[in-house]
This record gives sequence, structure tokens and C-alpha cells, in this order.
Amino acid sequence: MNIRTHFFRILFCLSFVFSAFSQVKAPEAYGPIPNENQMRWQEMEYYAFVHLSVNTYTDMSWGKGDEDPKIFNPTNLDCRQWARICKEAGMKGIIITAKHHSGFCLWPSKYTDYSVKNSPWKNGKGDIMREMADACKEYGLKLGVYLSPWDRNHPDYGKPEYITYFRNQLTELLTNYGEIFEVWFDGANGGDGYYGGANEIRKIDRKTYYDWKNTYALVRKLKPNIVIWNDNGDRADLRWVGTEAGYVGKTNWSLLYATGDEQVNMLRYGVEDGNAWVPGEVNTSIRPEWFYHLREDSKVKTLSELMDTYYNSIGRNGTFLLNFPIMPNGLIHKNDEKAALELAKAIKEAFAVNLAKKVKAEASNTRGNSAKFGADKALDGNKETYWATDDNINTASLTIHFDKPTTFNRFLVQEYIRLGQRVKSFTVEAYVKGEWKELAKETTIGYKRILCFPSVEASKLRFSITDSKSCPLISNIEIYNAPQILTAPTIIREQSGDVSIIPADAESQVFYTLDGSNPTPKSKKYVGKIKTGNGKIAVKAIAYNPAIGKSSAAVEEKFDIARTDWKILETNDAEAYKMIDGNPATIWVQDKNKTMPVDFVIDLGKAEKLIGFRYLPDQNLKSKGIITNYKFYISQDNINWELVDEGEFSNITNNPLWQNKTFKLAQAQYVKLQALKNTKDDAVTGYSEFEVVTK
Ligand code: FUL
Repeated sequence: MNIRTHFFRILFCLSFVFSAFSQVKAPEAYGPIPNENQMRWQEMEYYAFVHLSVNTYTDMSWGKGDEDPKIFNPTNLDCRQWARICKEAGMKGIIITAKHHSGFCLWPSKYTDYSVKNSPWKNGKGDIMREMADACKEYGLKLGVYLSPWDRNHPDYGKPEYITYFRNQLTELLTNYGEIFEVWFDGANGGDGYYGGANEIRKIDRKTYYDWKNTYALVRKLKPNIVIWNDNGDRADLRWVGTEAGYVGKTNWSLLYATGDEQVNMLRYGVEDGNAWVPGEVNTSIRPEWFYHLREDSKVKTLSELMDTYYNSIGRNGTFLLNFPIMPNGLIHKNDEKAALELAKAIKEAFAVNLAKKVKAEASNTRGNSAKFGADKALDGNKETYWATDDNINTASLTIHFDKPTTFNRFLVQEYIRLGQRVKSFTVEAYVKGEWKELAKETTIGYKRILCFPSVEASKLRFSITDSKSCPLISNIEIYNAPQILTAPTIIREQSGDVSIIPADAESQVFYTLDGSNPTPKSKKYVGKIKTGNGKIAVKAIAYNPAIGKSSAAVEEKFDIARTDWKILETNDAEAYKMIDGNPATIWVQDKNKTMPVDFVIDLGKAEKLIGFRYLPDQNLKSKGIITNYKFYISQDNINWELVDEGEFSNITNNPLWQNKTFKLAQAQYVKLQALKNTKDDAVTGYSEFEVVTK
């Protein structure tokens, strides 16, 4: 070929490429789309919460609003420690509880005395918001604020005047501390509070009382780049996912209806035909509770739990908001730091080598046959380019050809959500020994979806969109072979006092200790129920997989006296014993012809030195009879009763955890838990487990 022909050929090709680029129309947006603030927020993916308030010093989940500010003294407070940990953990920002339900302000608000300025910390001259803002700046993190609308301290709460107070505080927070990426308006409201000494119940209409429309306008005026989180019945930029347990639905549309009440299912799965872009944020704590409790130092979530939360949030089109409870001394506990850093390391290892980089790929359909929308655009690592099909196409597939048989167990895929969330269902298949094998059959994708499946060796992978609202736009695909992380076993103690340890998978063996030492594969091997007698015990266990030579993190359960000789009185219902069978999955519900208060009485078999009790509510999604307010009585003879404790199980609706209550030492053989109120305002009372705490 002479130079001339060569030249014309190049020109021809170029003009073809040029025309392909210029003529093929880019797809149009379909349905609601994210705004720039939501987009920026979504791309942050992972960020922290920190919880600190007066109730950090009273071992309570919620402050009542009557706590003396003098108890607030985080002598070693170091926001730089928090920021360093979050940074090293791979997080992009920190949301601080500037004011929790107690009403106590972590900044010296000029609108109340109930703040750090009346605490001994820094002689009342300190400002935690300022220190947090400075630390975030230093570590390159974004700052967010949690401002509780419910204020159990303020005398005006419930009246119109409070809204002015609330907005004044919001203005202080959004004016004096630099850029704020997110504001969190917690919807919790238990009703009762101190309210400047009134000590009464103040219920508000969560939809109208706060006049969100004008509050939002104020927020947006002060901080145009912010995203608003709100579960107070008014649509904001982001949504709660209906649980604090650390997951959103596998199906997860970033859409809701713009108006109307949302059911828990809508929060969990989004709404396919929603007309507003309201993506989900998965908020959960690194320990069971949001605030620090000494007893939870051994309850920090294990690596496998945290990794699951990562996959069940970021891997399901959500963001991951992980909370650190701050200790009374003002620091994050070393166990929490260790857990967060281990998670960061595990994430790095899981996503170290992208096996879909530089592989060949072909698509069943490419928009206008244009290179601009080719399959390789889903593999180029550029989030602004994407593989697209022609309009009106709602099924399509993309096949990846590996250079050589490749082993993998993770599939990551992202839609180009700037033009809307479209994919309704898809499959992933592997070409193994000459045949296609289905690895996954799923629904939505959204901003990011990560699928986990057992390792498979294949020469090809086929990603097929089986239904889409409009032509699918796939901006990214990655494939990984993540190292296995073993799940820790579950430890339970039955009524007989016997301990069972249940591994999460059949291949794992279990090793345990009863002396507080850390178990290793050289410890005692679990071969069946362990007889432990009637006393208190602490069991630590690991799962170990001999095939890969790996152990899980150790779990520890501390059990009080065995419930062997306990009798549940005043009922003939055999189901009642489910609340002392050690199995959290079984419940006893009292709902027949009852009116509140509803109680149960237990004969402990002999007099015990009691200092507290523990109550685990029903763990099911549609749980019945979760008690919120209680009285606890003890008796020597089942005739004369002494009231030893009363109060609330705060936050039990959103986070149905073990409730731990303590009281002054007292000896008794009979105990009575009396329910005064439940989450549904009816007379149903349910119990998953009940224990006493002895000295
Ligand atoms: C809940 C609150 O009641 C908890 O105390 C915690 O702050 C959590 C993040 O939100 O609704």
C-alpha cells in the first residue's frame, strides 16, 4: 500500500470514528436523578459518626435532659485522635452529635446554658465543634453535624418558641464552623423529658411541628452544598434505611415518593416508581449501642460483621455511616480503633487486584455502534464514561474474556446514576469447563453493587441485564478474588446452664476457653454442649478452618447465673419458657385480654444477690410488644414487693438490643418486670430473653 492510500485509509477511519462520536446521541436522563450534592455525598461512600453527650457519663442510651452539666468532663478529649482513626480507616468525613436528645450542646451556644460552657471541661471555655472542625480540616475530612430536633432539656420544647431556638442553633452550627457536608435531623421522640423542670410528656406532630420547609430553606441558604438527612416525616436529600443493624435491602432503589408516609419496606428497598431521588444511608455503630458503655468493650463488632456491613451498605447502593462511641475521657477506645483499622486492611486486601482491568470485553448491543459507548467504557476506570445500549433496549449483556482461567469471588458493578437508576434485574455467569454457570441473579444496581459468591475459576464472565427501566448505562465493572474472612461462632447458654457454640459454616471447627484467655486452635475443641454448672461464666470462642489455616475473630459471651431452677409464675403458657431458653430467635408474647401494665413473675429457685436485669426484645422485623417503659420489682416471698428500678428502654424501637439495667444491691428470690408502655401503644408484651444480673 502506498503512502497516499494509507493516508486516505487513516482519514476514512478517523472520519468514521469522528462521526460515530458526534452523531450518536447521548442517552437522556430517565426518572429522578441525583443533584450535585447528593452525587458528591454518594461518592464519599464511607464516613463516621461520633456520639458524645451527658449520657456518656450516666451509662444511658439517651440523656433525659436533667443531667447536671458538671458531669460532662472529657479530660483527655482529643478530636485529632478521632480524625486520625477515621482517616486511617479510609473514611471521608465525621458527623458529630453536636446536640443529642439530652439537649446538651457540645458547643457554647449563646442560646442556652445547657452546654459545655457550664461543664468543668476546659473550665467552661471549650468548644468541641471547633476542635472537631479543626481536626477534620487537618486530616482532610469533611464535617457533618447531628442536631437532635427532640430536646429533652428545653423548657419550650413542644411550643412554637422552640422552633426559633432550634433554628438559632442550626444557624450557629452552619455559620461558625466552616463547610458542613451533611446535617442529621434524628426523628426519635420518646415524649417524656425534663423540659426545664416540667418533667412531663410532650408529643409533637413530627410532620408539622418543625416546619421543615422553612428549616430546610435556612439550611440550604447557609450551606448550599449540604445534604439533609431526616426521618421526621418530611422528605429530605437522604433517607434512613429502616434499621440501625447495618444493612439496606438487596433491592435498593434510590427513589421514594416525594410526599406521603413511607413504610419501613420503602426505607429498606426504596420505591421502584418513586418520583424523588432519596438515596439510603446505612447508619450503625461499631458496638451494639451508640453511646459508650464499659460493658461493651468486649462487644465491638468482629471483622466479619463489619465486612458484612460494608457489603450490605456500600455493596448495596448505600453509604456506610459507622459510629464510634466516645469514652467518658474523650477518646475512642483502642478496641474500636483496632476494629476499624482491621476493616480498612480487609477492604484493601479484598479489592487489591481488579481482575477486570485490561481484559477484552464485548457487548450484545452498543449505542449506535459507537466506540463512545462501548463495553470497554465500563472497564476503563473512568467514572464519567459508560457502556450504553440503544434506546428502548432493556436487556443486554457484556462478556468479559480473561487471558487465562481466572479465579474470583466478587463482582462489582456501577450504573451511571447521573442519568437515573435504571437496572431492574441482572445475572452474572461464569464460563466453566465449556458451560455457562449462573453465579448470581439479582435486582437493582444503582451507584454501586458488590456481589459475593464462592470462588470460581472461569475463562469468561457474562453480565446480563435482564430488565431495565430504560437503556442501561454501566459506568464500571470490577472483579476480585477476596481472601476469605471467617465468621465468628455464636455462643448461647440454655436454661439448663449448658453452653452451645454454633459455627457459621459447616467447614469450621470451634475452639473455646472458659478462663478468659484468648482461644487458639490449640484450645479446647468444641465437640458438643458444655456442662458449666449454675454459676456465672465467660466463654470465648473462635471458628477455625483447617483447610485454609485461618481463624475467625474471637467472640466472648458473659453469662450470669444459670436459669436452671427458674419458674415462670402466674401463667400456664409453656411458651413463657422461651424467654429463658437462651435462644434469641424464640419469643414469648403476652397479648390475651391484657391491658397495661403487663408483667411476669419469676421464682429464681433461691434468694440471689441482685444488682440488675437484662431484657432482649423480639428481634423480628415485624416485632410485637417491644417494651419501652418499665418498673422492676423484687420480693422475698412473692407477696411483698419492692420497687428497685424504673425507667425507659431508650432507642429500643430503632435498635432492639439487649437492655441492661442496674440497681442497688438487694437480695430476693422473686423478680417482676412490669411493662408500662410498648412501642405500639397497645398492651402486647414480648420477650425474647430475660436474665438477672447478680453481684
Ligand atoms: C437514633 C437515636 O435515638 C440514637 O440515640 C442515635 O443517635 C441514632 C444515630 O439515631 O434515632
